[in-house]
Formats: sequence, C-alpha cells, structure tokens
Amino acid sequence: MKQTLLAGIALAFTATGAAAHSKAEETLPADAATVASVPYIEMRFNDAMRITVILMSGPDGEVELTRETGMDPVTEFRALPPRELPDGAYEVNWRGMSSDGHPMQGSFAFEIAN
Ligand SMILES: [Cu+2]
Repeated sequence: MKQTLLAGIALAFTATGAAAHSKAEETLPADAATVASVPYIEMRFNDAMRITVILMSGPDGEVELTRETGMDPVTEFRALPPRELPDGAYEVNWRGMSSDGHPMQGSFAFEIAN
C-alpha cells in the first residue's frame, strides 16, 4: 500500500515536471489582426490539446462554427464559420484539456473589414 502510494506521487511529480501545458502558439486569424475574410478558424498548439468548447461571437452575436476537428487531442484545430460574415469585431473563446491533463482556456480577437 505504501509503495503504491509513493509510486503514485513520484509519477505525478514526474508528469508535472516533465510536461508543460499545451499552449496556443498561433491562431488564424492572428490575434488583433484585421482581415478581409475568414475561410476558417485555426489554432495551433505546441502539444496536443482536446478542444472541448469553441465559441465565436461577432457584431451580430454568436457565430455558428462547424468543427472540422473532432474531440481527439490535436496540435492543429480547425473550425469553419459561415461563408458570409459581416464586417466588425470578432472574438473566439475556447476551452480544452491539455496533454498533461490540465484544463486550459484561451481567446483571441480579430476584425473583419472590407
Ligand atoms: Cu499543465
């Protein structure tokens, strides 16, 4: 019993020390960018991330996204917005599970101008 417990602690320590959170390295559109159109939303991570929630809002409120990436952990996540989006300010908020088991969240914003 004691050995099992110690082994568990050692394993947890190793996992925490060795593996950092997965982080969002890059998004498309880039944070704070002004773009003419948004063919897709993309987030790239340094380590696999399971995206559990992704929400996009714009000048007309919530924007419906079609997930291209399923619920598996990925280093590249993609979702498709509607073809036509009005000009204005947009924000994307996501939640996910990092490869080290930590719940993560992030957001980025961009503007569509034509
Ligand atoms: Cu972590």
